[in-house]
Amino acid sequence: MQNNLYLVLTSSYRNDLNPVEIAALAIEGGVDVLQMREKQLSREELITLGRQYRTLCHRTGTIYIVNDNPELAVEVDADGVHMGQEDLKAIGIAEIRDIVGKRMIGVSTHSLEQFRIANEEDLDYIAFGPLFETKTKDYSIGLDEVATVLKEAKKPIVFIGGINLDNIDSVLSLGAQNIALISAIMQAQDIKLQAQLFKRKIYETKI
Ligand code: TZP
Ligand code: MG
Repeated sequence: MQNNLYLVLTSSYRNDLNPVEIAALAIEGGVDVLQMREKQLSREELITLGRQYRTLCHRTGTIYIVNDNPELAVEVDADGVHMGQEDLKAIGIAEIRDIVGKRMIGVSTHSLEQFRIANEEDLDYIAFGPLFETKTKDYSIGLDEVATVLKEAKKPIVFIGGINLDNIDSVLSLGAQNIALISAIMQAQDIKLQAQLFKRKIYETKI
């Protein structure tokens, strides 16, 4: 995972478009990784939506990740699963690996301490944040640790949390390559154009 724009797609952020349309526009604009992050759908709905994303991502060569649920990731044939710190209280990485096999495993981390633990685990990428204020968390950790995380990282790092077109330069200039977004893309008037603008930023700052 390098210079990737990662969209965490939560359908409740947007009512005027269906989530698969949103995903398609974002991918057209340059999104490289799509995560299905739905906290309110039934298992059946997750499978239906999850399979639609699978088809779209296959067709477009997009990496497809499912949040929270390793079994679901296998069932919808995702490329990987993303687990939060809370999820990891119920299941260990080795058990997740047994379920998903060669599919990717990514984990959210919210502090240098959590990052250092994750850095030693059998993971394919690590998300670090929320860097800035965001609707989904009641705290943010700022940029102080970004350089240390990048220096120590043994696997790709994805930065997340409150990143937008006004503050992304401050993250990229510290050496960040992969950026994950929810609202900045989900709530854009023109989703494709917005994804293009982020992608351009990531490439302009490529090191
Ligand atoms: N994990 C850390 S911050 C975050 C998640 C899922 C939400 C990011 O959303 P936004 O709208 O880009 O701040
Ligand atoms: Mg979770």
